[in-house]
Amino acid sequence: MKKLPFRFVLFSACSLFACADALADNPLMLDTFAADPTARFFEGKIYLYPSHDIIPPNGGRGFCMEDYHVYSSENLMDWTDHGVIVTQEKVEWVNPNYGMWAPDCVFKDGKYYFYFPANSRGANKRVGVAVADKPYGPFTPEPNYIPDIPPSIDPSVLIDPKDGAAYIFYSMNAIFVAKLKDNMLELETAPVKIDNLPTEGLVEGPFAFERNGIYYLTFPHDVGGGEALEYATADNPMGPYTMKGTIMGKHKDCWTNHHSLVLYKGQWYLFYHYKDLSPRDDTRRSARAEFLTFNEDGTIQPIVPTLRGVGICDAKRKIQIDRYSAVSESGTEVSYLNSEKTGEGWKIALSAKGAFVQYDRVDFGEETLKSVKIRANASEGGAIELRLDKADGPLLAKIEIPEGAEWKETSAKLETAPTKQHNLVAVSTGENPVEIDWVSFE
Ligand code: FUB
Repeated sequence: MKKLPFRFVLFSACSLFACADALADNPLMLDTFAADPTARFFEGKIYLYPSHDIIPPNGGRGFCMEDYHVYSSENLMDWTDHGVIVTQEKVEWVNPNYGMWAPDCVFKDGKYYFYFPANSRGANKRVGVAVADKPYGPFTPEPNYIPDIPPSIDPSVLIDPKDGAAYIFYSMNAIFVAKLKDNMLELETAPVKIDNLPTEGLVEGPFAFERNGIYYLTFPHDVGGGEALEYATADNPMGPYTMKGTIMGKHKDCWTNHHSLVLYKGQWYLFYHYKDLSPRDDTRRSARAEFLTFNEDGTIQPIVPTLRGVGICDAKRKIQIDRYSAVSESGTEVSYLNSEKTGEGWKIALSAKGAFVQYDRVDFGEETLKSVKIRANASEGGAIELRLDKADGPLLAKIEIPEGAEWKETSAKLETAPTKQHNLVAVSTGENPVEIDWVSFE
């Protein structure tokens, strides 16, 4: 069979699942690319406003974005795609040449304002607004971009909880801020460059918010070969700001990082992106999320990216154990189930006796679960023990994986019936390697 090029296969998969709900750890979505994720708390849920990387329709390389979707989630595991909210074909001032970059959305006085940078017909990137009554639209784009914002990218809007005033931050080889008028569509003050930040490498992606009277400005900073997420704080939205430190180091092999922070049900989260579904092209990115913690003094604890991400996984779902929280020091390897169709997800190989993988936060519920099913592959046959909480925790089940070259689903009775929330650990107890796709309880 002739092999299709990688980009064609992934594009086909995206088309196939275009309207499907997504379920994921990190990355949050498997059926689409979603970069530059701005997360907002609206109407009791998290709404995610990413930019939408696609494969360039006429070949070529580099960023390619023609529209925006919005997603929502209550549990941070299931993401509902509400569809396209703004598209390059339907914004008068936009040159429809696939340049719709990182957006933001805020709520003020009963309306949702979606800010987005795109290529204008005058060629430069400009910042425009679309307005809606609901967080998922329908959004009506303004006929023109905000004229007083010079060519620039990546708007982020902070609404000051003190007095309701709105400030727009954006990038153009530095970070700028201006106060918005009450109508949210025009500037009230001329933009000013924010001082006391790194003098080089601030090319994009500011995000601004307030917490406990402290104003935070967080931003990607090119530290050489990639962007770290750093932050500064101030007593006022317009500054002066003081550099505070790094939230996340640069990715090893994805040059951009773009982020937002949000408080949801008492927990802060960082949303950011990585090229999970596109290992050979870091301009096709995927949204991710991590827990974020503030210290007593308002500083932010640095975050190391994880595969597990956030959210609690129901034990009856297909628990994607390869999105692990921890693994044994050796004998494990994660790889795509199908490297030509990365959206199918991953598997984990346990190649040595004693090798284990741990997946945190499984909700076993209140009812008595009786059995477990595992989708695994062990050409020479293998043995897995499932344990609760840690690698030598209470035994849940012993599973013999029959030999054979095919993936198979094998069931086993549970030795104990767990309830409530626990970590799940799969340990290889045989001499032969075993690959695991997922585990699910019944
Ligand atoms: O997604 C296109 C651009 O890449 C964004 O506007 C930047 O923040 C960077 O992520």
